[in-house]
Amino acid sequence: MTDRRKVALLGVPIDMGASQRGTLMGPAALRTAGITPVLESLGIDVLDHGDIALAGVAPATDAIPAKANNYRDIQTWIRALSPRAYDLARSGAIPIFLGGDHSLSMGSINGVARYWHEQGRELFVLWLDAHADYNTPLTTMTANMHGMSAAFVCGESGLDGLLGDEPRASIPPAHLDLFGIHSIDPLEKKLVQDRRIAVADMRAIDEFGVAVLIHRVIERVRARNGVLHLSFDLDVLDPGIAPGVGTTVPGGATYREAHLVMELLYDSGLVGSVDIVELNPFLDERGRTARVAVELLASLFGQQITDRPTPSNTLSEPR
Ligand code: B3U
Ligand code: MN
Ligand code: MN
Repeated sequence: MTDRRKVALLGVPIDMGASQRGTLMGPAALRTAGITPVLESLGIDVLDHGDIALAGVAPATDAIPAKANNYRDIQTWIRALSPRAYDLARSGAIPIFLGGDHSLSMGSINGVARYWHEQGRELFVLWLDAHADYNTPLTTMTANMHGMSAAFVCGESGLDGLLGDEPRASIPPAHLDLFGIHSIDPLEKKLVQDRRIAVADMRAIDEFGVAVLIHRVIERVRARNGVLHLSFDLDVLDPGIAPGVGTTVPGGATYREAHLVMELLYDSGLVGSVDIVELNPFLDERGRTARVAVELLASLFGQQITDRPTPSNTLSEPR
């Protein structure tokens, strides 16, 4: 079981999965913005494992797929990360993987999924992102691997040798929720539709509001006694509040919508692991995006203005 009061931080300073360099500075910026003291102020026991080291990863010999930029480099990170993610999940803490670009989720989720599957628990993934990240080497228009991580996690083929000897632990496409999407490529869209993946796009958010849509996600996980991994790409936020990401897309989630998502997830008690990715300090404005990221993590770990019961936390299971 996960201890909701224990967090393990692991930096994954990778930026070769994106076309814009600079997310390798993300873990340092999140630390500078106070991720550890902010979580500690909420009574959480935080253990910062520093940034992941790549030493000791044996060279891979599989064929390099066409249309997967920097495949070998990214493979080294993923093969180092997946076993670390497995170990951190097993430690009982909630691991937070500090990115780094979104390609890191291929390793973090693989490791976490392997642990939960061994425990007989189903893992669900909430993908908060402007993009679907559901490309494969066959569908991609950019060859950037951060646009392929959700597809990889769902077991799509095309990067089959990526993990080397590390066992692959995919989730079924029915366990993925794409949330906040407002940019998708044509072949990617077809694949998402073919796999019948649940998508809450910005139009759905405008029509129904984030609370209704997040409750739907939460109920699906709860009905199967599952565990939820949150893969949080900061580009889901409107560029007005989060300018420090490589791929800004206009029309993103507002500050208030994003906080409400985090608060509802906290109330659910279902989040067992988190990626926070795509922060690019090189493009940020005076640390604004890093600060917003840390504020949102605070809401995800229980920060509230008053401690009064709310319509959702009074209805949820006793904590
Ligand atoms: N779908 C495009 C664009 C993209 C995906 N993720 C980001 N951008 N950040 C691609 O490259 O696959
Ligand atoms: Mn992404
Ligand atoms: Mn994105």
